[in-house]
Amino acid sequence: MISRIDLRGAAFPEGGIDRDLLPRAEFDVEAALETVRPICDDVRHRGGEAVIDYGERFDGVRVERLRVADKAIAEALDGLDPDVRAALEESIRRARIVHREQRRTDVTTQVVPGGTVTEKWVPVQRVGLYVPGGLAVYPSSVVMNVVPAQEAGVGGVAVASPPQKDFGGLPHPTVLAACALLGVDEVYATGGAQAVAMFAYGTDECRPVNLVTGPGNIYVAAAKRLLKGRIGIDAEAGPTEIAILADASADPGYVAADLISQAEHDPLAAAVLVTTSPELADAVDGELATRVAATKHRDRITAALSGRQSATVLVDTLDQGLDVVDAYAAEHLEIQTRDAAAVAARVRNAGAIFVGPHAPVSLGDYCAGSNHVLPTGGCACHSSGLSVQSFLRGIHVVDYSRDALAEVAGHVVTLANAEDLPAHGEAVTARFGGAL
Ligand code: HSO
Ligand code: ZN
Repeated sequence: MISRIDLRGAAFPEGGIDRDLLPRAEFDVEAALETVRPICDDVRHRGGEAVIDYGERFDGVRVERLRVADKAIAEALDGLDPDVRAALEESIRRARIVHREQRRTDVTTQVVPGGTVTEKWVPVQRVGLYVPGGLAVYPSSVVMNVVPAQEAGVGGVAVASPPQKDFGGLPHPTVLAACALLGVDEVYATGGAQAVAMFAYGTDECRPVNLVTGPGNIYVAAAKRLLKGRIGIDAEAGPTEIAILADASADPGYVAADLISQAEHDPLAAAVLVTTSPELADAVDGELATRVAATKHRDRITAALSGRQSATVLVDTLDQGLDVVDAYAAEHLEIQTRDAAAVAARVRNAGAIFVGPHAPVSLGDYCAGSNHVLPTGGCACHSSGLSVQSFLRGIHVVDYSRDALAEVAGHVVTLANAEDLPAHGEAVTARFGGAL
């Protein structure tokens, strides 16, 4: 079901292996830009009416207003299954513990006597958090977006999630209930590119936001790319990925179950096993065959595992395995080897790392306390997952006395002249009677 790439005996160059050797899903955001551009323009010009029209076209349901009424949010919470409520509350509690610790304190550095630079961390004023619909329902993504925004101190938190035909055009009731548990009352029944455009341009119902975060389909990613600049965005989310670095000590049943767990998201999801043990690879193949046949979403899981984005990669040594996972830069990376913590400490590129046999990715999806909005598509080599930091800006506050300015004035003038920008220097000398 899952193809093999045999890198045993292959050359592993000093600077790392070529990531094109490794499987990856096609996710051509560039191509989707042409589709979303007219949608975004239309929302810009026609506002909420356009957003509602696209909801009718793409989600199959026409809503009267985009903003979900407080009453509907309260009713969703009333109707929430008590076990789901308890689990969501625990998920929120753990996420809060972790994200609260991420808050930064302002740092003031005295550069010279009378001259200080303070890095002041200021939350973004207003954010739009996107919660996907699609093949599954994602109340957990409400938690993962809202908690860091709230812990950062963001004042205005708005959530958008696609209207559901089966629920009278409201977002899924579990999504609404999660909003209620988190104290979010500004929720919009819209999805896709039109939701991002609504956040970016604003409509009569929704004031524009400064930053949009959260995973979504290719049209959401394309709209984020198109509107970036007008709004800030987190890393663009593509199909989910799991990579597992395993040696002969790994339990093939755990490895197979974890690969399947993320393949469950999407036929385009990627599951990659990197191992030094051909015996483990064979045993995992056997486990996959039985487990996939027995699970509910076997069709899309089979599509994901047999797609060209998924593979088992055989290597000779763990060092080579580390080279492979670093080149791949997976959204989620599990380390199922002897001395897993030491191996994990050597990983350089991953959205999140799950250490040892008792930290499956699905723990992190819901209840580890970590965030599950993570960089995909290799972006983990330059970007991080969502955190409190995503919602803060570090503003430098520069405070110099006359004497402190006088001390360095000559250098400023020299550098200004060296750049042929004499007026820069004159702004300094103006404070000292036009000359130094
Ligand atoms: N694994 C997904 C998140 C998720 N899983 C939500 C289940 N629900 C991307 O990190
Ligand atoms: Zn997941």
